[in-house]
Amino acid sequence: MREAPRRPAAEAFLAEHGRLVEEALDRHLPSVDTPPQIVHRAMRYSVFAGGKRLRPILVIAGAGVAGMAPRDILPAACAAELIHTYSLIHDDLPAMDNSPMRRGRPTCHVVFGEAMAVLAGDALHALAFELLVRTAEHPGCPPERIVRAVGELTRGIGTAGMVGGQVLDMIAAGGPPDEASVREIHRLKTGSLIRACLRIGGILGGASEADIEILTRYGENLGLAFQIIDDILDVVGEQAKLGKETGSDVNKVTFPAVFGLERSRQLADEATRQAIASVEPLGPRGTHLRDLALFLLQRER
Ligand code: GRG
Repeated sequence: MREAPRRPAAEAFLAEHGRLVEEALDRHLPSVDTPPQIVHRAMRYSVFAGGKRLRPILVIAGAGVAGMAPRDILPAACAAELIHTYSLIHDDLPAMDNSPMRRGRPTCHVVFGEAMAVLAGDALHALAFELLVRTAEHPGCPPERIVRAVGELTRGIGTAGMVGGQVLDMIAAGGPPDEASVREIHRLKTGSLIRACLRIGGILGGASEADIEILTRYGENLGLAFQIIDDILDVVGEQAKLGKETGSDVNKVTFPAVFGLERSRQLADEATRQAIASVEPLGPRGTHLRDLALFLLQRER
């Protein structure tokens, strides 16, 4: 893509809002001294392992389109990160990907054992919904929006979304990679949570239906580009930067397996272009979304 990637602007947006998310996560997660301590230690261990915080930042950016201040949407933003971390903990388990490293440190089950990792994931999942509902404490957010946002999250992460994608991914592993499968797996496994984050931000912020539709199209394209880049980094990325083993997708249905590396890069580029085009009607309100899409295309971790 020839467009200049306005990297500093996107980096500043990520850093500033990432800090807010970090502080809010610390406030909302039970302390390691709260009984039963072991599960709270496991939850905090995985949450504070240094993720990019993309999903909470997308919730914030979605709400920003509707003019809602980042601080007012933080519980919902944290909910998105907790769901994401739960999915990583469970995905890394021996019964799934059996991954030893994540976010630059040994995975949750390696440190705390399998049973505790399952429970830490379950507890993060439960806490996410508690936090999402707490957005109702903000006086400008009527209960109907909360109910709708809860529906968005449940659909985004259930069998019609993230879990469904994970199931298809597991079934397809080891088989012949084909275009229809890889698109469907990525749409569900990664795309549906990213799409839900943007919609939840828009819904809680009180965006118009037209703007929620724009956020949806953006989220679908961004999610696709993000997962293609993730697939590419698994082949060509640096383990130290990624904080996890590379080459772990070798038996998986991925974009490089179906299209090769060069075509995969073009497809990530195209999806990014479409994400950017979809937010054009927002004018200046879409600037952060545009910058983020360009930045994520260039990412190395
Ligand atoms: C419900 C068990 C279960 C799994 C759902 C999301 C998922 C499927 C599994 C997680 C593993 C994985 C590689 C998913 C693809 C999505 C993805 C690119 C995850 C990594 O997200 P980043 O790069 O991670 O945002 P950080 O660590 O920066 O937050």
